[in-house]
Amino acid sequence: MKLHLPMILAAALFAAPAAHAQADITDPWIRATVTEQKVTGAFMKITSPVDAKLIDVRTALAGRTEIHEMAMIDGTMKMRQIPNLPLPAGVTVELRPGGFHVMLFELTTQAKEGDTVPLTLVIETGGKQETVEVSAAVRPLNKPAP
Ligand SMILES: [Cu+2]
Repeated sequence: MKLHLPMILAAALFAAPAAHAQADITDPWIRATVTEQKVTGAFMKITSPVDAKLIDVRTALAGRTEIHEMAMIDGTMKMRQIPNLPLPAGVTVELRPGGFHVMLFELTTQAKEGDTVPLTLVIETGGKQETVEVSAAVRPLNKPAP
C-alpha cells in the first residue's frame, strides 16, 4: 500500500501537460477566390479545454487578417471586426459563412480549390499566448467537407 500514493502523484505529474491541452481545431477551410480577388474568409470549429480566446490568425496568404462577427446594424446583418473571439471551456465555437469568421485581406495569391493553406492561430489562455498550426483546405462556398 505504501507505494500507491507516490505512484498516484507521479501519474498526476505526468498527466499535467495533457490537462493543459491546446484548443482542438476541426475542419479549417478557406473560401476559394477568383483571380484578382483580394479578400476572402477562413472558417473552422474551435474547442478549447479551458476558457480562452482567439486573438489573431496569421497566414502567408494574407497581408492582414481580422476576426469578424455578424451583427444586426440598422435592421441589416452586417459584419464587423471584434477584438477577439471568446472560446468558453468545452464549447465548440463555429466560424462559418454568415457567422463568426476570419477575414483575410490583401491576398498574396489566388486561393484555388484543392489548395491547402497553413494558418497560425494565436490563442490566449489566462494571459498566456499559444499558437496552433492548422492546414486549411480551399473550397468554394457551398461545397461541404468531404
Ligand atoms: Cu468579414
